[in-house]
Amino acid sequence: MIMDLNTIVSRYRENGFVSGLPALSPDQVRSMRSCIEQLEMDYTEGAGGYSLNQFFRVNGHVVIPELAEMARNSNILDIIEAILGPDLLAWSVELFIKEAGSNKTVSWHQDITYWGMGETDDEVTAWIALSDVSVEAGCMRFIPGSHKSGLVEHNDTFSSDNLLSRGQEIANVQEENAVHGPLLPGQMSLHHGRCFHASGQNRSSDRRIGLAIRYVTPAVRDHAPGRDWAMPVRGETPRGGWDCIAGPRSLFHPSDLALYDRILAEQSKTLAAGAEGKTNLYAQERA
Ligand SMILES: O=C(O)CCC(=O)C(=O)O
Repeated sequence: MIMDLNTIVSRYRENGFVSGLPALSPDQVRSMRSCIEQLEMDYTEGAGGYSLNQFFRVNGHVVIPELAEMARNSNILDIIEAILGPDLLAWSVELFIKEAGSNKTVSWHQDITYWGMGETDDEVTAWIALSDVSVEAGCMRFIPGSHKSGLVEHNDTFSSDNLLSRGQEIANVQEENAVHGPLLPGQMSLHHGRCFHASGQNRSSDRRIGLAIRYVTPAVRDHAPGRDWAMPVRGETPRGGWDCIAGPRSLFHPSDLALYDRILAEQSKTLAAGAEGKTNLYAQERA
């Protein structure tokens, strides 16, 4: 069943997430997945002093043209525009990969807890399935309505089986209220930055590959401290607030790798702030 835009927006506002939306064609899924898997074969040593996983997990759109292009997909943007309005930027493009049979999980969390965006309503994640993201494969689970209150306390676990940067988790989640969001290849879910969500192990025989695009508006920077970067993808380019980036010149272009360094160093000050263990993806010591 294809949902109309009004239904998508009202479900999103009511529940803080909406799942099963069409985003990519089978050809687009095949091409994106093979791009990722080719990079994995070609860059086993990483690039610019980073592992490939670093770029997959944080700000991939700064150095990998296909990830930047994905953030400009008009099917996705039409839906995001209905929620956030006409002026849109991509703050980060990320991959969440769980190998077949892997024990990796994602603990219950609210995305914007450590992002330096306050409690904003002006950030939405589009999470696109590049494989069959079934319940068995460890799809996301959401707590409906949890975005309606503010941010809650998270404990950092630094668990090695957790895909999150600090293994952060919310202590008291009423799991019996959780709703699964299974996705077929090419479908996407949207979730609000304060919506509680998590995901389990991949018990299927294929890799579980999800591509998350964090969309924001110019307003997110109105009251945010420090500097931060984003890539305008639709509407007016903001004149202040965000440091706007154009997207990669070419794959791992030296100037883009230098920009990646600068962005990560600055973001690490916020995203790794207060962490008592090592946040692998946001290496504070590089700042
Ligand atoms: O891929 C997952 O299971 C979790 C993704 C996630 O937490 C997110 O996109 O915010």
